[in-house]
Amino acid sequence: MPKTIFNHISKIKFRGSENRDPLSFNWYEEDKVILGKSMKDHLRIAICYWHSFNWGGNDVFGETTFNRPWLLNPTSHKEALKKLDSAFDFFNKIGAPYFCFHDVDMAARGETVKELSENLKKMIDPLSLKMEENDTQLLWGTANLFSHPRYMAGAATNPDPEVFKCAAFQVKNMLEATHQLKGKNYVLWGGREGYDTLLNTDIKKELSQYARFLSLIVEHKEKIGFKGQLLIEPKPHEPTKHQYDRDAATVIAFLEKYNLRDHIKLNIEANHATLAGSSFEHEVANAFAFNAFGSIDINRGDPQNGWDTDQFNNDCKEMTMIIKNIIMNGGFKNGGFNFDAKLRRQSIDTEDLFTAHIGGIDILAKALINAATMIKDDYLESFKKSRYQDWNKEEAQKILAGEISLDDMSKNIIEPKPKSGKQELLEKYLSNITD
Ligand code: XUL
Ligand code: CO
Repeated sequence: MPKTIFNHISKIKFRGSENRDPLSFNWYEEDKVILGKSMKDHLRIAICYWHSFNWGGNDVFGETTFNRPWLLNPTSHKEALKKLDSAFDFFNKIGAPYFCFHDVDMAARGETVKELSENLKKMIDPLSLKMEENDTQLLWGTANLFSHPRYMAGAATNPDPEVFKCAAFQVKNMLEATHQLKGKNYVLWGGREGYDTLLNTDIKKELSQYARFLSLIVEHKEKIGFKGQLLIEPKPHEPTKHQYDRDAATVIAFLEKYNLRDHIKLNIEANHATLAGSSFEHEVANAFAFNAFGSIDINRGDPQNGWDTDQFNNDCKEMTMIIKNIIMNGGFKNGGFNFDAKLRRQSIDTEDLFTAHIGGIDILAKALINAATMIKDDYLESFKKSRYQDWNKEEAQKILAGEISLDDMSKNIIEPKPKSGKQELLEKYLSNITD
């Protein structure tokens, strides 16, 4: 057993809802079967490498606060291996079947893209070995195209084609690494694909550069035979004032215009949805409505802060509706729940990383149990069915099939009788299940 920062912590076990030991699950029982599938297979939990292992608690005003010794020497391959030991010790103890990482989280820092690519290559064998030993799989890989100064004016959408080429090189390397590691998905988050001011920006040019970039990735994916799903992660702003991938609907329309719809789906992040002025539930439902749902980055924002606080999820009611929707649409295929959530800067005890994830995972487990109850009840679904039932009538079906013109329709107008939407009754039902 290698030396890690978590050696003193034991494997987290399920101990039931009455147990008060914070280092145990109250609800998440990985082998418990719900609607014919284990909790583990329903939720497909992943831990993110960046917030938990590659960030020391620094913010725009202050320095690092956490005990992450490897961060003191970010250019050292040896330290990257120590980070790997601690990360896998954590994955194993928390019982997460998946993880996600950026190239720059895993590899020692390189000043040039070529140096980064060499450093990443050196990590693949030790990483594969860890994955095998711990039976941990890669939910998705991604390239960081937003931290290095070369990307300050965007990656694919940069006015300088040399920056576009660097970004393409980084994605090629990371896509190939994800393929080699049998990743289930590859994620593209357009961190700086947007603008800070329209005084210096040509939107039309930048969007067509972005579309070309994505098409190159699709072509390369097919060339190397990567069978995983490509995903775009919408976010409206931060770090840029306006990000082109602002929300699910915007990305879907963009993909449609550039004939990329069959190749790319969405990774919906809870806090990004609320930053875009929508609910998390809306973004997930919209992705499903357009057959574009892929995976989830789970976290939450703070209602009083207008930025991406990436806090651990704590709303069981909201999660019940999300999980119900996922199950009713056939469950995750390649996707899962990736904990793109970070500790508060004052949470400096090593245990805090455990309790944060345990709390978030328990909320998902409890929400899964609630969702199953609601699906069995069929209360909401049968209400919805009866609400739309008049669309099954012959004339309504003909309208939908395009067989009735406006003129014909106008000949047979009956003043409709309003019906209650019953929102309070339905909310009462939801509270009875979840509160
Ligand atoms: C940023 C964000 C990223 C992506 C991966 O807001 O969510 O961590 O998930 O680049
Ligand atoms: Co994310």
